[in-house]
Amino acid sequence: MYADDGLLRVSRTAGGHRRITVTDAIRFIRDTHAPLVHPEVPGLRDVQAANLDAAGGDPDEERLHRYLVDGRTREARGLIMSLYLGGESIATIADNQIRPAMYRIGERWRHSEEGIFVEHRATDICVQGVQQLRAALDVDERAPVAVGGAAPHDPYLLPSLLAATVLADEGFRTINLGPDTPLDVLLIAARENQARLTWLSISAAENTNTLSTDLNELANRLEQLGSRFIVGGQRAGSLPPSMREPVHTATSMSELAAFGKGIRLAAPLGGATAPN
Ligand code: B12
Repeated sequence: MYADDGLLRVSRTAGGHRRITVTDAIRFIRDTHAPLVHPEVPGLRDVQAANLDAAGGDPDEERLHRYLVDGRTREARGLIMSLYLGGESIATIADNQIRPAMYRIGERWRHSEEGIFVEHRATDICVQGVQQLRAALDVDERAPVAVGGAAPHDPYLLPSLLAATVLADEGFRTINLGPDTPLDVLLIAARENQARLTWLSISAAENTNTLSTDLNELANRLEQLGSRFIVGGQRAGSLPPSMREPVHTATSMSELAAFGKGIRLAAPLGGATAPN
């Protein structure tokens, strides 16, 4: 057993039972491609439920879509975790599995009564799967901070949560302010935490002209603080191009990961520095 070989960090409970943290188990499986033989570790049990259903050989996105539509929470959480265990990054899981599965759900019902029920439930299931990964990531307490949220009047949960999890995967300590975040609150959070990176997700906006003006102002203030600013999401592309210029916009979590990686390489440890 890997634990006995010293390959996996193990502690003992008061009763003498072996205890392996989820974080260590996940890191070990990702690094060694070890099979999940005894998923005693809480958080990995769902993977077994997903594995039991994998025999049909459907593509992962198809399976995730089916689990979300049918409300099969354990299998969906387990599939998200098993993709991560298999070596995929959180960014590619978001862009290649979660986004297309949710997109299809939106196309299928176009907000009928039943569709809204399925959408809310599917969102909650994905939130559970992503939070499980986020909680298991081991981020250094001296790592730089990233803060972010969804734009004012934007109720969407998943995009900003995914951004936080992707950036945690890139080694940031993340503060996710979630849906409907006032921009001045985002600025306060960035200042108080000396955030090196600030993200904003825009899936819905009341008035893109007003939002663009406010974003420009925010971008200037963040620059003075030394915090790099990145905006993305389904409605980010509908900001007027002239207004968008000072704001770095991107369309995927993979781009966000690359943006974060660049900042991490330039400044491995925390604390923002204002530009000269
Ligand atoms: C779930 C959902 C809801 C839920 C939200 C639940 C919740 N609390 O989160 C509820 C039911 C509340 C809802 C409501 C509405 N919805 Co809705 N909804 C969806 C649905 C099905 C999924 C959204 C989602 O979570 N996607 C998953 C995420 C991960 O994907 P993503 O947003 O594309 O994010 C990716 C990229 O954009 C990028 N990204 C995102 N953020 C960021 C940030 C940064 C910094 C970077 C770099 C990248 C990045 O990376 C992500 C991963 O690849 C979409 C369908 C769709 N096409 O997405 C419709 C959809 C967005 N909704 C739509 C509509 C019309 C509405 C309503 C107006 C319906 C109504 N008449 O009331 C309301 C509006 C709410 C509002 N106040 O604005 C339309 C929008 C059409 C349009 N273009 O304007 C869609 C496209 C459905 C459709 N096919 O018609 N909705």
